[in-house]
Amino acid sequence: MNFDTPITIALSKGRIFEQTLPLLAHAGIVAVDDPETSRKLILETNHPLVKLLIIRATDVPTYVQWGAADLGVAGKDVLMEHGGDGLYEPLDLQIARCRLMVAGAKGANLSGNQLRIATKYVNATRSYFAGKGQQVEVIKLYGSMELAPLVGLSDLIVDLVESGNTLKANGLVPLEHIMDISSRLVVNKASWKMKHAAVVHLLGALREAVERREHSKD
Ligand code: PRT
Ligand code: MG
Repeated sequence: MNFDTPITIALSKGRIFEQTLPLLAHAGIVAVDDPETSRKLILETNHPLVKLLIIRATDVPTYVQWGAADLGVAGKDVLMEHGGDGLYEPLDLQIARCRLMVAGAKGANLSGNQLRIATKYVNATRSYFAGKGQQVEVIKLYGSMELAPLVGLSDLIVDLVESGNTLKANGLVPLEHIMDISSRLVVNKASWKMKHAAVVHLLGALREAVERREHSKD
């Protein structure tokens, strides 16, 4: 990888790190440490100028917005809640895919204006129900949304669904599909200008990696 500007990339541990790694490898960037075993929050790579920051998924847009990282990888769910200020979102990496869904008890009522919806995704939930012309009460939670309808905190939840096993284990079913979710490459707006050559170079390599992977699936 041929550039001479330091580049910092913000990633979260777990599925995003694991699924971004092969894409970065295509760009010639290989992490020296494994975040699952190392306690380091700044990981060196084989490229002396490229560092990886390991942070919470919901903090990635914040680090990139403020320029503490030049680039980052974040789920569309996280980006919608953050709002996307100070960021460009030039590439859908098509990783960490899932669906944002309305869920609840089987046969739960989905219409009406007094429904209470528990979710971590307050903005996405408000705009989805507003788009249907429905006024709902949104209750902000930070996790374990499945519990809310079981104990009468809410009528419905809005959460990410992958296999559906978490809903099923709690006696809930997916009721409405709001949108497909995948992770995006985000770029700090100042880095886009000031480190243009390096950013465009990396973006190109990542785009190629995504395209190759999609073709190899056919
Ligand atoms: O876990 P932590 O609290 O640290 O943070 P996080 O949950 O924000 O991070 P992480 O790494 O779990 O998720 C990062 C991103 O991965 C999210 O922002 C999504 O864009 C994406 N993603 C893809 C998912 C899932 N699939 C997913 N299944 N994020 C979360 N889940 C959870 C979901 O919330 C639910 O609790 O898994 C459960 C549902 O899975 P199934 O397979 O049982 O349906
Ligand atoms: Mg999680």
